[in-house]
Amino acid sequence: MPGLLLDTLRGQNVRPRPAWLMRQAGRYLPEYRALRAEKGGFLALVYDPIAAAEITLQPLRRFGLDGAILFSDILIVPYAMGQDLAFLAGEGPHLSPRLAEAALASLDAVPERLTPIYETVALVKAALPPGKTLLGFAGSPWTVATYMVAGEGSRDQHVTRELAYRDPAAFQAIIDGIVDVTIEYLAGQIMAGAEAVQLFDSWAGSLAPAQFERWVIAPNAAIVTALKARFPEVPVIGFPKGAGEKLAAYARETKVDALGLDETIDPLWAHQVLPEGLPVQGNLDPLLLLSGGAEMKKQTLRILDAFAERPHVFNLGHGIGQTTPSEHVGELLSAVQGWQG
Ligand code: 1CP
Repeated sequence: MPGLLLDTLRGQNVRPRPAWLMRQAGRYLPEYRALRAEKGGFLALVYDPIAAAEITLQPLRRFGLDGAILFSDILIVPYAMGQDLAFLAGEGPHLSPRLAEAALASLDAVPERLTPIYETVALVKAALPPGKTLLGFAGSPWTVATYMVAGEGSRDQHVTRELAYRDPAAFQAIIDGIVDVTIEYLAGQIMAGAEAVQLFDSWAGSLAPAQFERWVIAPNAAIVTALKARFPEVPVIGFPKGAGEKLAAYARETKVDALGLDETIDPLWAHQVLPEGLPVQGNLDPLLLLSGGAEMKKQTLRILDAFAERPHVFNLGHGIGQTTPSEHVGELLSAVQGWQG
């Protein structure tokens, strides 16, 4: 039974609108915090398929969401490529050795680090209620590379952007390596039961146009082409956060099945410039979900109205903040489900 979300990603303009929320599992939910405390940390949760499957399903038990997104992280790919990975309290992720100094060839790949993730996917798939869709995901090569090169998150990705200018051949090798592992990783998720996949490009917005073509569009196009050859029925959602006016070229050239929009994009503009019939996903400001109330509902309806004439998956423009009151999520989803446009 495909369901509203999968039908929309395949190009149908359905009512009511399907919805899921980026980072819908996580620290704003008390049941997540409880399980995380019990398992002792984020990576321990990810590598415990029973716990990770439970966390994937937690938000669906509470709210009328149409999709479950695999509970994992984009940095599992660098971990499988042989970097050490640690999530330090209050500091975010750390990868070592960082590729700003170490050569990619010095890493010893550990592909077994992907296997438990497939087990999580299979467990979620077996427990998923009918009509709900299981989404797999990976980071896009550019965004993953920014963490592999700098060894941590950074505000403007300058270490990686500089390496890409100074030594494009070395940086191309890093991107190509990530592309290959990502294709295998997403294929593994699909074979284990993922029904659609999303490519998260959180830092796509920091690149100059020619660099965006080379490091965002080209690698995402390669991933989409490879997945389509093997799994033509499985939709791929591209989410190039911050891409702005480059969105139309991204959609055309990568051939993603659906396009995720961040909250800086005006829905009326997006509807005008994007290819007719292309499904879109988004794009309520996560801060409106945090603040809630009448303004949240008003902006939600504005987004729904703007996309009435094309397939639309309702979502946020980025992940749910960890201090978001969970009641606001219920109110948001009632507004989406009540819209008949
Ligand atoms: O402390 C905790 O409990 C861990 C917080 C956390 C969570 C809940 C991290 C660490 N990752 C995740 C899960 C996660 N990450 C998911 C699960 C599914 C869901 O959406 O519910 C997904 C899809 C991601 C993707 C991810 N991880 C992205 C892309 C999307 C985005 O938010 O921009 C990025 C950039 C990461 C890296 C990462 N992992 C965790 C943190 C705190 C970060 C960001 C670090 C930074 O700011 O640079």
